[in-house]
Amino acid sequence: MANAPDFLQLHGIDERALAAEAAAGLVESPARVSPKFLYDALGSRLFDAITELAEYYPTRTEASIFAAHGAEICSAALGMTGAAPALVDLGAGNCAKAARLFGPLRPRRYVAVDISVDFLREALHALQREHPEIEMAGVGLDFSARLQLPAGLVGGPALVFFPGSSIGNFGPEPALRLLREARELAAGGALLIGADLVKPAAVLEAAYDDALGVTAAFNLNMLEHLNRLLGADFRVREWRHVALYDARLSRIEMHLEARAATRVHWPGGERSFLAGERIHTEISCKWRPEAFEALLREAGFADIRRWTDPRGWFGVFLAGG
Ligand code: AVJ
Repeated sequence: MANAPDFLQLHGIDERALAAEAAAGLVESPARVSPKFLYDALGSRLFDAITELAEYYPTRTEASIFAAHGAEICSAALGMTGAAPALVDLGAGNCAKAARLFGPLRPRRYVAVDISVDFLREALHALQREHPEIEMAGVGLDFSARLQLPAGLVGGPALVFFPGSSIGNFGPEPALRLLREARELAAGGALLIGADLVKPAAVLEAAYDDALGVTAAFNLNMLEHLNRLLGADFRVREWRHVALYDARLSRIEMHLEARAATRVHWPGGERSFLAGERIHTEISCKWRPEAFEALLREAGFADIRRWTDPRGWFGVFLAGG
């Protein structure tokens, strides 16, 4: 019985490739850097703080759906995967959401996948000590590029768990690609996924621009991460956090906006910004439940179930077949 998890770091998370990707986005017009760069070790901690904010409803709403319907959700999931499935956690972070499913699901194996490797390693070691009976593996992987795990790591039908509306970071085409890859990974099992739903703009904008400024810190911390990753010289004080809801595209957009004209340099590149010019850092898509189900169907899932909260603010979808 393992008492320390296996830990794999896949080449998908190669720091040099990531640095090159970030630099390429910085010199585009408008500049844009993928939201995955929000998650260095501090970024993962700031995200955990966001989930406790009064304004940030997704985490607590999703948890309330599991509190109300968890037993039903888990037995439906086991009906699709068979007993003792492998549980594959995409964007596992602190692993807390998956750990709450260990009781009802009794997974044989837990595979936690995240881009923020050091944060994941710590969380997974603690979890393995609490649950020595479950085989655990951690995978450092940038699944926004491609979701593919080493053959044999999952083995058999799996429950792929993708909670928290992390899928919201993906536009329609990349989301479809990722869902198709998740279906492949489930290998005849199922996908259990959380998706944030359309709601009044004021609720959405407050959730992404909270009064304490934690989301602003989370967004601005990306510049510190880029300084380390690229050897860049961003001065955080010269930037401010912007979050807006685009109702037409039904998505939140986050940007970093230059307070005054500035210039940033890194080995091999530089970029100047005018006052008010922005770096686009994140999209967070919101769906109507029917539209999200249509997306799952388009990705190849035939058997879909849905649970929501009484306000209809968040959806938990189980997809198999
Ligand atoms: C982790 C992508 C689900 O979009 O709500 C939280 C990230 N960004 N506040 C989200 C986030 C700003 C979060 N996801």
